[in-house]
Amino acid sequence: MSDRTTIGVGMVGYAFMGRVHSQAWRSVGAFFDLPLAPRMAVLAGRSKERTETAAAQLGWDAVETDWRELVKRDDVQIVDICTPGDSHAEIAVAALEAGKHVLCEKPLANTVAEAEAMVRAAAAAPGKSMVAFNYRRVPAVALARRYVEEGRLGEIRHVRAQYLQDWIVDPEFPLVWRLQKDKAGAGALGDIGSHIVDAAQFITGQNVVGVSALTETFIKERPLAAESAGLGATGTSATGQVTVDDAALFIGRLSGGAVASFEATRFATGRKNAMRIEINGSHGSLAFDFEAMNELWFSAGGGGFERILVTEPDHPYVGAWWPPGHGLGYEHTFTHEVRDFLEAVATGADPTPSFADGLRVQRVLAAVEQSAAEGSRYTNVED
Ligand code: SOE
Repeated sequence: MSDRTTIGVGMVGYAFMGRVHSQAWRSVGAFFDLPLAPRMAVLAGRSKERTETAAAQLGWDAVETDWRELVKRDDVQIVDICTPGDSHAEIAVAALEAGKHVLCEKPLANTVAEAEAMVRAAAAAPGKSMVAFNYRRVPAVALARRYVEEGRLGEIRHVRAQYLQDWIVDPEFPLVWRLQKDKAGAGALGDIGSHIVDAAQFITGQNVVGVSALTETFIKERPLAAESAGLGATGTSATGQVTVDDAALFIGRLSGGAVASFEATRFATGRKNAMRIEINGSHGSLAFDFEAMNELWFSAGGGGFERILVTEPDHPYVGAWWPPGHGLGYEHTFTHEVRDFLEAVATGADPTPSFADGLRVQRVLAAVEQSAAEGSRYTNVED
């Protein structure tokens, strides 16, 4: 592998997503035979001291305290955006205009208008771009799509998707950026609802074309955050308003005629990261729960569901890792993501999910918000 061309990566942000992306860039070349070898060239963050500490821990060669400097650098060909949604559009557009390839965390942006600008920039630029809906790269989710493509489910009738977490159940949990509309765009809806919309569209190959929704904010005021790391935080004695939804529920129609229900909440006490999807077709059904991510349940109709242990070498991505039965984790989904992105950059293929796919999800989120705000029965997704 020593004759592989090196490609420089610059990453913006080093919190939870930055850490998991770093792990992916660091390990991908050791497990996948790739045409390009990523070099973890530069990490950008606002505080010099904290960014230097993160770079040393995570394996980045250099630091910048302004992402604009990172985007200008000749030793950076890929810009990886791991910041809150309020800066995605500005960084992505600048990076694309500077001729870089861009991998951007989800949801693509905080608004449809920002996402549209990103799609326009991507279409006009030579660089490749991709939005980081990592759950597409869970082997069991990729296998589910394969089953649908092979026709094993027949005609899809139902999609039942849930993303259940509980990390803000405590009313004293601080007002972190994910609970602020100006930073995150939306609450559970954007952060985790976007994942299940993408997964439903990815597995079925059908788009959500209309929705009827309701959203709720259970805890409207919380302590301001003093420090936060990952999904943990400490608070101060001052409080502030929660400006996003805590939970979003919606039903919808898919372009191929299926009907779907979606539930995204951070108030499902006891559920940590239960990203679940069940699909029922005319001949068969599939069920997946991320809390048991190495399993996919399949029913061919009679006899209920059977468990498929998705750890065989011919299952998507699995052959690169461990012997059957040894299982993969959350971090592997990101390794698969950067693997597919590097492959696309090297071969000139268009990586997926594209920024246009990210915009499509953004339009669904906007329709959900509109339906919930208006209390309307059914809201078409704008095209
Ligand atoms: C928090 O809800 C979060 O970290 C999301 O932002 C991620 O996208 C998801 O993978 C895990 O939960």
